[in-house]
Amino acid sequence: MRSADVIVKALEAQKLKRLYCVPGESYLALLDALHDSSALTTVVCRHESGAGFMAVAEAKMTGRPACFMVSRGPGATNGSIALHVAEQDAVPVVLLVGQVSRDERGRGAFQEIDYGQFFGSIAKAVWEITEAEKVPEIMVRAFARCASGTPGPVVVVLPEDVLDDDVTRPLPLPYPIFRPQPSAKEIEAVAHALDQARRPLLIAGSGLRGSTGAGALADFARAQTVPVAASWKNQDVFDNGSPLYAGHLGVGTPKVHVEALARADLVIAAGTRLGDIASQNYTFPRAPDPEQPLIHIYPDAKPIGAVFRTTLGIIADPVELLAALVGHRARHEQERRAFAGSIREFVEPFTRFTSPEPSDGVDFGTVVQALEEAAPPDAVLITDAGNFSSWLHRHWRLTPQNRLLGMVAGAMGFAVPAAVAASLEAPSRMVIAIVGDGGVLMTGQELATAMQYGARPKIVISDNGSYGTIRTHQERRFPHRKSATDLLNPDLTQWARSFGAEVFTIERGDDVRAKIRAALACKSATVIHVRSSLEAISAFTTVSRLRGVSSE
Ligand SMILES: Cc1ncc(C[n+]2csc(CCOP(=O)(O)OP(=O)(O)O)c2C)c(N)n1
Repeated sequence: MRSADVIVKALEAQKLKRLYCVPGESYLALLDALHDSSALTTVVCRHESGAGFMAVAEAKMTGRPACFMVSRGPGATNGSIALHVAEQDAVPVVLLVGQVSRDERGRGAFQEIDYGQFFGSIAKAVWEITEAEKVPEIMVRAFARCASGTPGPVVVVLPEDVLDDDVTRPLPLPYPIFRPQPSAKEIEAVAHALDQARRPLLIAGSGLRGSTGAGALADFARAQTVPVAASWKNQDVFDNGSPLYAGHLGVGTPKVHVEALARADLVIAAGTRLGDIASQNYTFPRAPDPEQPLIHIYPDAKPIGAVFRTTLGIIADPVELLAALVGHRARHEQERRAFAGSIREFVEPFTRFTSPEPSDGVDFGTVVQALEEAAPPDAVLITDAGNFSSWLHRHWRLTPQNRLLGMVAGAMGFAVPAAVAASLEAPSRMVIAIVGDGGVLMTGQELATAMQYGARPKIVISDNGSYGTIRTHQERRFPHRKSATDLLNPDLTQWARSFGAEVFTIERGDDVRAKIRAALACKSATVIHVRSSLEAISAFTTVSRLRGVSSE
């Protein structure tokens, strides 16, 4: 069989439903092989970053590997942003990338790149297939490698001529993914530490997402009366309305809130790598020496004890460990409840924030509030990188019924392609993406992909005429000296309409609730263009306040 056909068989064997791509002449044989696949839909995108973000979003939705495919050189460099996100967010993604023919390799041929060097610091593995007989094994290993340990990106490089060569070796069955299980001794050690703890706190990461993980977490927290803080962008891992919800360790988490968490006498970090944002720039837990005993449970040894002196490191699936402790007899219930209550003091008012009416546009907070009121409880919520997401993190009471697709990596341009993929993956669910005028003009053209494949996301654009996040930093550090942050935008209502989407515009003075209700009731892809205030620059502050001038 031709290598290209074996690759398609390998993708089908992984039970992939979709393959996102921008075509290139470097992998024509593979495109040809896809012509005959009825199991796989090839989703052709408008930019390789869009294709890559779609794969990342699909993998975040399903918890299983997703795949995208790009042409050599420019295609690969365009798509690299998604690999970086996959690495920072621990998302299992396989990139298939074209390469010059083997006889041209190393000569600086047209669009040639040494992918081992180019992707070396972000991919878990970069494998260039130099003989067709290796295709079956490498394809199967790529999917196993991206999903094992800390999930991440794997790159498979396909020289053009290899794709036409025949393969005689059979395709191995997909490899099972082994999750290390906690030993009885480790479970006992955690139980013992818990027995001593009057103020335990659990920091929950992406390793606990999905119904099984979130279910085990909720059962554990309830049974042991342990408050749970969600790590950055994993706010949907635990019911935000629960008295045991201890808030979101994100950007802008107030200091007093973090101080309340730091009164814990035991920290259990489960399913998180405890990165800089989750650990509030390594202040909680404090690096290198945490102020309280730290138990770190993660299925990969690498992050455990790498930054923090860790009391007990457990290389295991956190879901299994928490499930094993549900039946353990809880102690110090009163004190633990009081501790949870003392944190709640900071979580509750935090979600009830209201801002003064700005005069230069719509307060985006009112839009987010109206979205929350009108959205179904299982809505998929997607955030791009930017200030507009602060209102969602601050106001929205997420539950594990939702799905929050954001990125630790903070790459602008994620939201629109992610919304397309999420809507294709879960067509019966409402998918709401919020994005700024900056991010939407980076990859918003994937609305065309939404229309082409019948995806029906709701895209909410906060159009404040600025790269607002950077303006916030600027006003804080160099007040009154804005530089390279103003944006003169096209009419985004007309722009969105040109794709064939339903479009709603929300301007100052409009009935925000009514417009949002109408927009969410639409059956097709919908864009909500909000002419938002720049003065109300984020859920936490205003431009005037940043400049030291009261805006009230
Ligand atoms: C690809 C990429 N480029 C640049 C940045 C730096 N950056 C972070 S937020 C931001 C501005 C976002 O502006 P916008 O989308 O309009 O949202 P706003 O902050 O105004 O709400 C920029 C430029 C980034 N995170 N990602």
